Amino acid sequence: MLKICGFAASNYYNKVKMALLEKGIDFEEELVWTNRAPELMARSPLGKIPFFETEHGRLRESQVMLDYLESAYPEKPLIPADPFAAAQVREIITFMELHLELVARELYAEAFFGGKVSDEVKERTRKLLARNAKAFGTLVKFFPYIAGAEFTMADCAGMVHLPLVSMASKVIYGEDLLAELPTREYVKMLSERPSAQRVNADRKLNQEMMKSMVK
Ligand SMILES: N[C@@H](CCC(=O)N[C@@H](CS)C(=O)NCC(=O)O)C(=O)O
Repeated sequence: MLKICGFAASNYYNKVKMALLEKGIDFEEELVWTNRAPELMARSPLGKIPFFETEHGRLRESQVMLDYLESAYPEKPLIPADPFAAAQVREIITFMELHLELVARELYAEAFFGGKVSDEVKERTRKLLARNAKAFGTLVKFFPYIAGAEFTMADCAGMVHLPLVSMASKVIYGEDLLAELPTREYVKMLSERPSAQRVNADRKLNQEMMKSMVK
């Protein structure tokens, strides 16, 4: 059976898990921490999660994993059949991950893990996030879903990445740099889906486990 490996506090893990649940695919989960152990590096050469164990071998990178799900399990598609509409969905995901999530990730050490981020990094990140959030706003619809009328794989990404970007910017700058977008209402709407309820419940349990491990 298809196995997703990683931990449920991870936004990238949850993006893929949400797609599995939405598509109704049978899957197993294997709890794998990003501990740089040789066993992990042998399975994921950058030591990152999530990754899949499939009957054909392993796959790393969440977007590759979602695209694999679409071709291997075409029932309940999470991407429009029209090529241009499909590209627009992927454009939103790429923008969100490269230009918002990866940029905000610079702040996570201080925002979530008790570390410290230099003032220089904070200042640079703030400028980039403000610029990129504006650009992102021109691509998204929130009508009611991020790419328009249908739920797509871009919502699996939006549901997990956007709250993190907002939270990190609120903690570091005292201001939500995504405040001009209706992300709160959007995430609230998505969180009513059974897939999101399972993802969020498992995330909370995993976060508790992480806390008890560092105590
Ligand atoms: N581009 C990767 C990003 C995955 C990623 O950054 N995962 C984090 C957990 S949320 C991780 O493994 N971090 C550990 C590390 O980078 O060493 C994907 O889409 O799968």
